[in-house]
Amino acid sequence: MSAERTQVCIIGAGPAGLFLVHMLARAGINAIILEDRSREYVENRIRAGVLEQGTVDLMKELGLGARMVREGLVHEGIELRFNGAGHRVDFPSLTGGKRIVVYGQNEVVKDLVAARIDSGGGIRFGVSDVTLHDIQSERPRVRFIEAGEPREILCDFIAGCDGFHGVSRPSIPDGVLTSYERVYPFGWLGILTESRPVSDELIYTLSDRGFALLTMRSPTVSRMYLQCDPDDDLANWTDDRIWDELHKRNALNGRDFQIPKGPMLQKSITPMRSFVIEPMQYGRLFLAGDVAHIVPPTGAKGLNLAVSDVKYLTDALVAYYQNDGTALLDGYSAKCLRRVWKAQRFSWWMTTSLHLNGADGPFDHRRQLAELDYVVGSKAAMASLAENYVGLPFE
Ligand code: FAS
Ligand code: PHB
Repeated sequence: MSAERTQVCIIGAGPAGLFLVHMLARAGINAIILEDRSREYVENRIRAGVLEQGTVDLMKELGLGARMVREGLVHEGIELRFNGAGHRVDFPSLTGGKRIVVYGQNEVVKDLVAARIDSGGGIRFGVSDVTLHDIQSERPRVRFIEAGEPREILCDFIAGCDGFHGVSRPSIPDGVLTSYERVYPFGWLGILTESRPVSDELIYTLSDRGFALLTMRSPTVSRMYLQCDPDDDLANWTDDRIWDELHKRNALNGRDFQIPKGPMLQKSITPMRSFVIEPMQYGRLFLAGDVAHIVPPTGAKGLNLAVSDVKYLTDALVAYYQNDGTALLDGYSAKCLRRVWKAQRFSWWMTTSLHLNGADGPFDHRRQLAELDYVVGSKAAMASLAENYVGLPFE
């Protein structure tokens, strides 16, 4: 078996792994990144679309933001719609000038993969049978199959960035991790359409038929979501039914609200849950992103949390290799979890405030509407929503 040596072995080329490999390279720290899917697959996986101010700033800082700046859509607010009326939340005035950028996660991945390959750093796509060894030692190893050949990487640290269904978390022995989970009794039907977005900003709607979200990917491509039964069959959602439901849920009192139609490019149903494991480190294995925490997408936090994890991990690894000791490494998990739980709280709040829960009675439904009415009527509450949405400051 051929063995290679590196400082950090990164498992997974999603947002967490890719931002990490670029930040480590900038700090002169060597890393090998393993991905079990093909380049084409990871670059075309439709997921998140909202970048927090901090994520945007980091992409620019890393010199990776050129196409995002050219093609991304800078948004200064969102609309909350309920009781048939819309209410705008203005980010800059409520957060001291912060904004978000709407730029598809797959576009972010394309930019980071291209930059990594252009830099000669490389990404090992299409590997399989990745296994982690000696995680508790000072010389952990990662074994995998590449082009049919068994290979091994000797490293100082392993970064588990392989998402919820990866191998890193299950490599930690039973009894070490504590997990926290909330599964929501609804899912999201997501569609991607070749149609002009109906609005310049995102519209989050609570209607008496359920939640809806109108978002976009470009001036000609829309992304829209409808609350649905998580176990529903996609076949039950014909294009006509989807357009009809989008119109009904987004109707404004007395004013027709036509949503431009167009060919459906993609349709999927995603279940919704909140999930956290603690701690996010075991020996020389450091977990970052969806492998350690899942948020319901209502708060648009998934991708951005993965980025903040690896920002903190980079700071800790840089300190270690600059012989400033292991204090930041030892504090990595706690530091990430402080931000993770705040994002969990915000994502839970956005989700439970904007979705209809069949288990709720009339009192809860009225309270839910009163909560939204309070938020759009209170500068303090709007500022709280805005500062969470654009992204809380990094520690
Ligand atoms: P990722 O899952 O993105 O990346 C992990 C990588 O590891 C993948 O490329 C995977 O192929 C690879 N991998 C897995 N096992 C491996 C192994 N054994 N060996 C090597 N590689 C391995 N967030 C939003 O804010 N808005 C949304 O609309 C939204 N929609 C989503 C829809 C879906 C279906 C999902 C699953 C998530 C969605 N999210 C959304 C959240 C999403 O953005 C995640 O938070 C984000 O992808 C997390 O990034 P990573 O932690 O890098 O994990
Ligand atoms: C998206 O554009 O895909 C998107 C935006 C905001 C969310 C979730 C998804 O809360």
